[in-house]
Amino acid sequence: MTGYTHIASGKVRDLYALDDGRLLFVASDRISAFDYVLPTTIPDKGRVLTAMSLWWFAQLADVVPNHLLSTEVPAEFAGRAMICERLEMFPIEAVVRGYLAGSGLADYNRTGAVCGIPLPAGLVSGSRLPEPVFTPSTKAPRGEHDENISVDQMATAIGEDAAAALQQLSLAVYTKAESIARERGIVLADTKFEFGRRPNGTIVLADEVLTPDSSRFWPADLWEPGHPQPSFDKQFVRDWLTSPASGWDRASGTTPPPLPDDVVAKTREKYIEAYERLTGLAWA
Ligand code: Q0Z
Repeated sequence: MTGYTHIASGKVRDLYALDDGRLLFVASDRISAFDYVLPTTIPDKGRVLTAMSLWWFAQLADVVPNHLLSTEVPAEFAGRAMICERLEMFPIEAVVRGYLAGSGLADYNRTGAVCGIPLPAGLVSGSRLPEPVFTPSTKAPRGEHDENISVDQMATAIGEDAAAALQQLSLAVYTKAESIARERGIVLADTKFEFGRRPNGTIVLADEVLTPDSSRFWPADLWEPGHPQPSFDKQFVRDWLTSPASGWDRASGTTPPPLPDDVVAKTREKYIEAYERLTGLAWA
């Protein structure tokens, strides 16, 4: 193994450059909620999400090439890192929504459309859309929220051909993944992809894919349009943080307190349950 240099960190993951030019993409055990990174980690979260991403890359290999080169990583990152090819990244979050939630729901309630795509009247929080919609956004600087843009605006930013390719690939990947997840009891309400380009022009799926951190996972047995759906993975965290027991006031602007051990244990179990349900494999 060659040496590696830290080049970037997100809320819950870290990126390193290897001496040979490849990238080391590392999923940490950090967890975010209500836009904060919490002061408590969830044991095994990075390994579970990495295993899930690797499983999805294999399921989707017939739809789109991906950036994975190897999982042989330095011991300190074992199981929670991927060695990836370095791509020229598109400055776009490629979001696909199959159900109404979050900024898609807000858009719809204000305008009857999502990112300029008109939708039928009468949809409510959690509704399944007649067909999935591609709703790109721009990558905002850290601390700010991504801004939804139209496909026309995306085409102005990256070119017509690339925009059309990202839209087609994103919808194809989501459609296949949503069907797999739904059969296994998880509603994949929406998801965010990141794509890059090889020097020869091939468009490649990058980042982590179709994890609870990059997607909304809902338990299918509790799915009921008309109200916000419980989160598959973070509901225990959100419920505790907003309960009197936490002593935390979301409106105060203060950092959330550490999670109690039972909330950590139950949340760890939810990530493992999502992995086991999706893949049909035992975690350990
Ligand atoms: C991804 C990110 C962070 C993790 C750059 N294959 C690639 N080629 C070139 N660049 C990237 C990738 Cl994945 C790339 N990011 C996002 C930031 C931790 C991922 F801090 N940035």
